[in-house]
Amino acid sequence: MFESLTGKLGEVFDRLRKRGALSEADVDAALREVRVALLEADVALSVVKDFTGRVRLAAVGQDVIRSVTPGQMVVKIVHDQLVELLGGGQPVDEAGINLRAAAPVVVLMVGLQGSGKTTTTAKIALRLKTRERKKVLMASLDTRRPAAQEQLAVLGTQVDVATLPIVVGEQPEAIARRALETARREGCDVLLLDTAGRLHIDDELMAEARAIGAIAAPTETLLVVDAMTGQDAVNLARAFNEQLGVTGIVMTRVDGDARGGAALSMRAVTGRPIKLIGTGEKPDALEIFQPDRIASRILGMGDIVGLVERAAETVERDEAEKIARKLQKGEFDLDDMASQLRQIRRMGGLSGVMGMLPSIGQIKQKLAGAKVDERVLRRQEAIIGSMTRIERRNVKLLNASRKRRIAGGSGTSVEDVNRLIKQYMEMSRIVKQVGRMGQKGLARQGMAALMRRH
Ligand SMILES: Nc1nc2c(ncn2[C@@H]2O[C@H](COP(=O)(O)OP(=O)(O)O)[C@@H](O)[C@H]2O)c(=O)[nH]1
Ligand SMILES: [Mg+2]
Repeated sequence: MFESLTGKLGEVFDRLRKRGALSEADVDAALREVRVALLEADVALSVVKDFTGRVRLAAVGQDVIRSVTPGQMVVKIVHDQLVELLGGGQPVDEAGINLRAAAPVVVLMVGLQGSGKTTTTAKIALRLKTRERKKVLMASLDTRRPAAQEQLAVLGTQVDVATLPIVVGEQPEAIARRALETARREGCDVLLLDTAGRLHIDDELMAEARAIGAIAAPTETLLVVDAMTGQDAVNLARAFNEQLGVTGIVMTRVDGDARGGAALSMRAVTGRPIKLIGTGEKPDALEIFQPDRIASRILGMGDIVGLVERAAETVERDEAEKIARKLQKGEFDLDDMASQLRQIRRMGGLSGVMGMLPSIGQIKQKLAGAKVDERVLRRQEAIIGSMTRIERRNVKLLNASRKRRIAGGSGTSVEDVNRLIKQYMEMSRIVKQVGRMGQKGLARQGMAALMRRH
């Protein structure tokens, strides 16, 4: 998601930066392009108008034209307004959802059929279990679709979270009551209720969800919507919110090629925040929606924090922290690369990782296109493993005879070794660039880096 928008905004800002001095007309022209880019990304017209209006107002107020780096200032303003648009003013729940209620905290999942409710229920359960150390119970109230309850039971086994035993023929309201009793009796912290969807919004669906809500008194009523449905997702959210009182949105299939307009319009149109996003089919493919990070991602600044966090789950935390510190300092040697390669393997391939790196166009494409498979990663690790410690610290030492020795030692060819060195140099360049941004100054400096691209 957001790729095309990111590309277009990048072009607009690149041009702006090249100008040096900016007239008010330049800013207006750039804003017209931003407006087109947003509309093409399928952002609601009213939201686009409001957004560009705010940016313009802020730009005028901050005297962009007279500032030393006007292009940068415009991008900073766009970034800040994006954060705002995505709901940045509100605090984000640490667990991704609101758990501030007496146990068992009830979370009700609603949405259309196929939007990803059942999958997301299991994802949330896994997240609460592993990160928040919560005792979770899941119950499926979907008595409509054949085998829907079994689907949740299977997922429950997979993520090792309890599901309410299935009683054949029991109706949704009765299941809700039994689930509550069971959760109380067993001292559960959180009860997740997965409900039946429909193909369209209908009165029956709403009535059923309302009846369940009346019984279960949920702290969160999460509407699950599919990002691929574009503006329909926003209209749907508005309708559900009016009728049911939704507390948050989960947007699924963000890993697809949705243009992202729905994500950008959601908050402004429905008044409800996106709380979580589904980034894949696997149970761990769920992320907290953090406006500042998403805004940075849209503006091509990458999501270093997300990257490091994801790494932290697959490697020991101190190793991840070490890498984060190095990234910030812009340090990166072949030992670091070997440890990155190991992580990439553990994190399940490059595609997930690359989406989070700053958008340094060609390299990203090159790496993504390379379809790096496990064998290649292992070979690269072997090459690094055949180097001496000193060589790993200083790649410049690698002359022809050393390369031959390394190729022999790792059962590869000199070309393989050269390819690895080249890739290392590219990664190293990314890391240095990221490092220059520093942690605190990421927002501001990141803009500069964005501008310096190409
Ligand atoms: N790629 C991708 N697929 C998803 C995501 N969330 C759910 N799905 C898939 O969408 C399909 C429908 O999901 P399901 O949870 O059964 O939908 P429900 O009818 O609302 O319960 C399944 O094949 C899921 O694997 C996501 O974030 N990304
Ligand atoms: Mg389902």
